[in-house]
Amino acid sequence: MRPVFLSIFACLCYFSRGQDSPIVPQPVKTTWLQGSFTLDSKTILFVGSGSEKTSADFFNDYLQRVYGFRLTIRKQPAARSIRLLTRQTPVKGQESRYHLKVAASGIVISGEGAEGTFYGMQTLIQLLPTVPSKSLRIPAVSIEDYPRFAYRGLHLDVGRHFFPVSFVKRYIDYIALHKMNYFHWHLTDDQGWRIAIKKYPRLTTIGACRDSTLIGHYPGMGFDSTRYCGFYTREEVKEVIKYAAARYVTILPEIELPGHSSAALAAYPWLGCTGGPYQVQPAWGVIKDVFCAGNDSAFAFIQDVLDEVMALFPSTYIHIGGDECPKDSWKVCPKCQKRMHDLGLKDEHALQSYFIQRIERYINSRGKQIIGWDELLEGGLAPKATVMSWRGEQGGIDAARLHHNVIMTPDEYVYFDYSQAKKDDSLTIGGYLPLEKVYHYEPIPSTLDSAAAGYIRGAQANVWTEYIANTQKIEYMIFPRLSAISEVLWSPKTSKNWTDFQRRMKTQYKRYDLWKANYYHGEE
Ligand code: TNX
Repeated sequence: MRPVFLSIFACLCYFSRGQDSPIVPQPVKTTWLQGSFTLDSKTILFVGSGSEKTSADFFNDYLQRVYGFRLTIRKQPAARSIRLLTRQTPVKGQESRYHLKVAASGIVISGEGAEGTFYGMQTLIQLLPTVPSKSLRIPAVSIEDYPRFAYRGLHLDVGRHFFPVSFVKRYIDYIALHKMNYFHWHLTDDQGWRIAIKKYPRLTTIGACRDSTLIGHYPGMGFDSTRYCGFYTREEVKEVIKYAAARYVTILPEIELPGHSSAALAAYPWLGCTGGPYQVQPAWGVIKDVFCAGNDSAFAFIQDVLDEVMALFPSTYIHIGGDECPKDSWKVCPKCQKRMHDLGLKDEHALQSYFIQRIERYINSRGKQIIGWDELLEGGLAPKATVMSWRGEQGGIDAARLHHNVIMTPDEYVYFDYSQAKKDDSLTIGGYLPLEKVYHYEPIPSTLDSAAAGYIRGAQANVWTEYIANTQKIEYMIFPRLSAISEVLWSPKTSKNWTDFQRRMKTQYKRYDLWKANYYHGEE
């Protein structure tokens, strides 16, 4: 026992130098200094550029919400202030780097880029006491920090259950508070189409409502016979995009194709191979009705939808799904079979590749790039696609070896719809994914050589909502696991330390309380 105890102890000393760090994710380098700064309503927030105002506003809103006061923002330096400094021409790829210095005389946050200043602000937030008061003592410290991975994502499925804009914003705050930078918004699925498209109003008048929902775990105990609807207007989408941008969070919109498309087919039955009728699905699972690959009008429809999506979302990347597309309808569809014959495609997997590659060409022609689930590898990978590896890590490994960018989302490590407790107190999709397992996830598979490893852009936790019908439960499922994945994605691999993480989490739980977030407490 003793050597283990000693080495853990030595490690803690290295990180804390007399102070216990309360920061999650663990910064690259923390040096505790003598003394402290006292923050109160007279402290001035000194802001030079426009982007610094963004970080200052976030800090003020946080102070207001948690501590009940805000600071005066000034453009001139002042004594006893918090100074935000951002380099005007950041070194490319280093924009998220920052230096935070807290001394009795003042606080300085210097960001390499605007996001660096914002992340420095997040660290400062974590140095605030977790007991609210009007006079906040912040320990003197010098922190140098930058992220390990460029892509640090969290996903939300709003297809199976719909969540209002107010919660989506809160969710984006949670992403930002963890120094993460991508929100993957899964906007369409068999059980509902959730984004208004001007050219195709039936997508929301018909596709955003289902007549009934499965009761209990799939295959269920019947249906609730209750109509369930919800979608985001274009104005709401714009509002969410703006909100995310002010937190340096990029929204990755997903429009599912060719599978998981029942809601679109119910709205416009000519999109399917048989012409319907189709229904917005009341049950979960993999549905056989999919966009028809032999039907040029289905491609025209998808391109129109993507035009509107690409005009709305600033993201370079558009997620086009690609997962779980049964080939049953294509096998018996004369138009699909003719297309396969004309193009010399050997099977329906090749037809799916044709489908994805045609859409990829279109998206590329508009200056954007596709991301899709790892089924993209079946039947030939679209030339420039980024692969999200969800069925374990193999898809990501294969794609990286083919020199494609990869985002790791392996179900056994990062599916936050899986239970955190062995005996959960509510229905979940199944699986068991405790905090410690998320913490120990390593996004770069050891089998990859360093050239291939460079294609792993990061990872993302996914929140599928078949069995998550309200926002309280979303919070219960993401906390505390979100804090673990944030450290996986941000902190140097060499600083990983489960014992120290558990210690720091005690403070993090207090922050969840300050945020009035619901969370899983651990098994009694
Ligand atoms: C598989 S992950 C799916 C989703 C389900 C999820 C449930 C993926 C690309 N497809 O449609 O919601 O499993 O865990």
